This record gives sequence, structure tokens and C-alpha cells, in this order.
Amino acid sequence: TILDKILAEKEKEVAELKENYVQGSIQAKRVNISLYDSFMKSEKMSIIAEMKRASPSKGLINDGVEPADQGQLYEACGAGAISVLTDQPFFKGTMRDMQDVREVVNIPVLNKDFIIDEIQIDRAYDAGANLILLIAAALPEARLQQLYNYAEQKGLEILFEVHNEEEMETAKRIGAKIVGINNRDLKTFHVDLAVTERLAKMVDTDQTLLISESGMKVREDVERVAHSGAKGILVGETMMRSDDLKTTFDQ
Ligand code: IGP
Repeated sequence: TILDKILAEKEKEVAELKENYVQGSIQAKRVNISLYDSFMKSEKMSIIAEMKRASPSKGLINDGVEPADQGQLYEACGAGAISVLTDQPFFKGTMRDMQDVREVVNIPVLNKDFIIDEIQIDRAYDAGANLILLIAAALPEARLQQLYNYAEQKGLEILFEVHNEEEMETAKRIGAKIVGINNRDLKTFHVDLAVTERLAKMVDTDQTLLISESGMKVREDVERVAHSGAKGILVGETMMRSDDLKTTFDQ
């Protein structure tokens, strides 16, 4: 599957990082705000807007954009947080993209990548991330728990991504406070908002912050996942293709 291919590439990247990465070699601005607190407090739907140049399922989406400009626009339009894809081989992102966004915004920044090792968490922290992504489908539960605890100890928040019932059970056992329900199957690319409706029923949404991820295009999509109990949405492609972001956000 594509996920297997991505993870195989990540193994190489991590091996290289372990050789070359000097802890603390990046000095980034730090903004101390909790996404959990701000999204839980908000009366309206909160938006994590994503900086996404390309993807394996869609190819090039918007490769020309400057991350700093896009980040500033997102914040100005009312985003509650910004996700920056930093995977290079499949999404054309870089850590530089995330740092460029971090420097110009004051809302939480999510390092969107396929995290399989502590060293990537160190790098995310050094580069000024507030959150990291952990994907349930990517690793065994024991390893997910280790990485979750490691990130939490560093003061990072974790968006724990699930796509089926079994993974949601894992999220609960791990004690994930922020759970992202990915409407897209990372193995087949099939998108279905019913995934959010199904899995949201499994959690107490007063305690667990639910974020619905992927495939949202129009107001009806957002209303549908809001009705399921999602307090936030993660939107990439629709934001990257919009030529009138203010209107897209207001929808
Ligand atoms: C955004 P979309 O359909 O709005 O562009 O999706 C985001 O959910 C998607 O990029 C994503 C993702 C991921 C990317 C969700 N989980 C894991 C890479 C890795």
C-alpha cells in the first residue's frame, strides 16, 4: 500500500536524521498555547488549515505558494491552527515550510508528518511546532504509546489519527486527548464522511477533542461532521485551491 511505501521512505529519513541531526541546532520562536483548550472553549467550529503542496492521491495541488504568505492568510481568515506537511517524497513539503509559517503566526502549528521515531519529535519541537501527528495505522500500539508519552513530556500536543473502530479503541487506551478521525483511508484514498459519523459515537466528546480530517469542500460537509460531535476540522486541498480564502472560511 501507499502507506507502506511512505513508511519505508521514512525509515531512511530517520536513519539519516540519527546520523546528522544535532539536537537544538534549530532555534525557533515558541508560542505557548494549547489547541485542546482553545478548540474546546470555542463556541463555533474551529479550523486547522493545512499547507499542502501536493499529495499522492491528488498530485500537485498548489506548489507555488509561499508558506509564510499562506500561513498569514490562514491566520487572518480565522484559522484556529495551521498544519504544515513536512514530508518531502510524497507531499513536497519541508521542515523549512513549517518554520517559515511558525515565524509569522501566533496560533498553534502542527507538524504533519509520518512520525516513527523520537528524533522526529525532537526536530518538530526545535522547529517550533505545538503539535505532532501520530497515525494509528502506522505503528504497533506499544510504539504509539511510547511516542505519545515522549511528545507529551516535551510539552507538545498530539493529534492522534484514526480511521476505524479498532484504531479508535487504541486511541482510548493510549489516552489521546485530541483525536483526528481521518475520512480518507490512507491505504485506498477512498474518502467518506460517514467515517466521522461512525467513530464519533465511540467517544465522550466533552472530554476528547474530536477533529474531522480530509475531504471537506462545502458547508454541508462541515455541518455533517459538526453534528457528529467534531469541534474542529482539518482542511487541506480546499484551502490550497481557494482563490477567495475569506469566503471559504466564512462558509
Ligand atoms: C487534509 P484534504 O482532503 O482537506 O486535503 O485533507 C488532511 O486531512 C490530509 O492532508 C491528511 C494527511 C494525513 C496527510 C490527513 N491525515 C496524514 C498526510 C498524512
